[in-house]
Amino acid sequence: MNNLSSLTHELLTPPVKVGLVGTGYAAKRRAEALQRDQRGQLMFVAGHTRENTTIFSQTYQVTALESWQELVNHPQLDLVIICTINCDHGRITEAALLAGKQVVIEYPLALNYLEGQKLLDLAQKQHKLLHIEHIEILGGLHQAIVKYLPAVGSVFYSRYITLSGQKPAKGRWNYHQQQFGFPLTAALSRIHRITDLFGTVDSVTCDLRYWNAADAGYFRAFLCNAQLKLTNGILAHITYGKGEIFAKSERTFEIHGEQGSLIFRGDQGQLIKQGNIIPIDVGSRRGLFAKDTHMVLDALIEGTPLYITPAQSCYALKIANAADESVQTGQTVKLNSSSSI
Ligand code: NAP
Ligand code: BLA
Repeated sequence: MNNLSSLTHELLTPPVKVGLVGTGYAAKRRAEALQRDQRGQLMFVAGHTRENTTIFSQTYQVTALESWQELVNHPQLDLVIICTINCDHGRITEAALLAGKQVVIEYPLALNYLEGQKLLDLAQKQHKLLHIEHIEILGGLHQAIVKYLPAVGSVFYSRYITLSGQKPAKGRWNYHQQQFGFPLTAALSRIHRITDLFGTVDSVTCDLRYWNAADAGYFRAFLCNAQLKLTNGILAHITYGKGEIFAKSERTFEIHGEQGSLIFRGDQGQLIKQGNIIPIDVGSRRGLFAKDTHMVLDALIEGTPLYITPAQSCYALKIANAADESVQTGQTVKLNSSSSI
């Protein structure tokens, strides 16, 4: 599903001057990629705690600014890359676009689909690039699925299970209900993998259980289970669990077609067809932020298309919001049949 839109942003002359919001894992990978690519120049960072911001600015030799507000309005910057907590994504993106910056945002674009849609409109109005990173599409697992999918014939069922048995560090944003957001919105790649492979969704049914932590607003774990009925009849199950109640982590992606099945567990894949088992190698999960960053610089300087459109991400966000609504109402949520990716 690569209906890439025609160029709607202005082109830049290198070096592209970049500011980063955030100092965590994604921000570090971005900084390293920019240091290695002569076409980008990392100039400023705005962080959260002073300690981590200072370490980041020393490690990558970049000037720290006091706030993201100061950063997005800095007259020297061309591009703002937003790598901070989910609940702030929408408003930082809006402020950066209004300040006339090109924007890269780590998914999700916003927690709310309508807010996301407004940001797409704003980017177009401003003639700016709005790129929502979806590194899962660049990863070995997804590429292997795309390559071997024709071999299984007509697909009727898929399930994607990710259980992450980790003990939450105290006070971390990704164990805070409001800062992390609804699980399938936060981990939007789960839904996006399905819509990228199989298309639009007719209805969603979802259950969610939290195990709350002692501190208000925080959880120790959750288990989220969604059933998606796709327009083409495929049934997809997404199971996403995270936290200390899971004794064992798991990552399983299964696709069942009328002529065979694709089964991935961790980084080991198999095509099972007519009694034969053909092993499939899945590459590393590393290096994907660097790939994304290089493609962004290509897009900004040469106008080459990116691997995902914001509309594709926004469609996944719409399905995530529908899953959230299903949890709230206890009902199956039907999607508007006219909606397209
Ligand atoms: P991370 O390593 O935990 O970094 C989070 C960043 O947000 C840090 O700069 C942290 O600063 C800051 N932060 C934490 N709590 C905050 C608060 N209450 N208010 C303001 N800032 C706060 O997370 P990450 O993995 O880089 O994720 C960043 C974004 O990228 C998220 O939206 C995530 O969904 C997205 N993403 C990440 C990946 C990945 O592979 N990691 C992949 C796809 C998308 P302090 O450390 O100073 O608190
Ligand atoms: C996705 N990884 C994510 C996301 C977060 C993290 C918050 C976005 C939400 C989601 O889709 O789940 C955070 N991932 C972590 C943390 C660790 C981790 C804290 O593995 C701790 C080890 N991300 C990493 C590391 C790798 C990595 C170390 O932090 C790989 C070696 C890869 N994270 C990675 C990829 C995605 C992702 C490829 C995209 C999601 C997908 O593949 O579907």
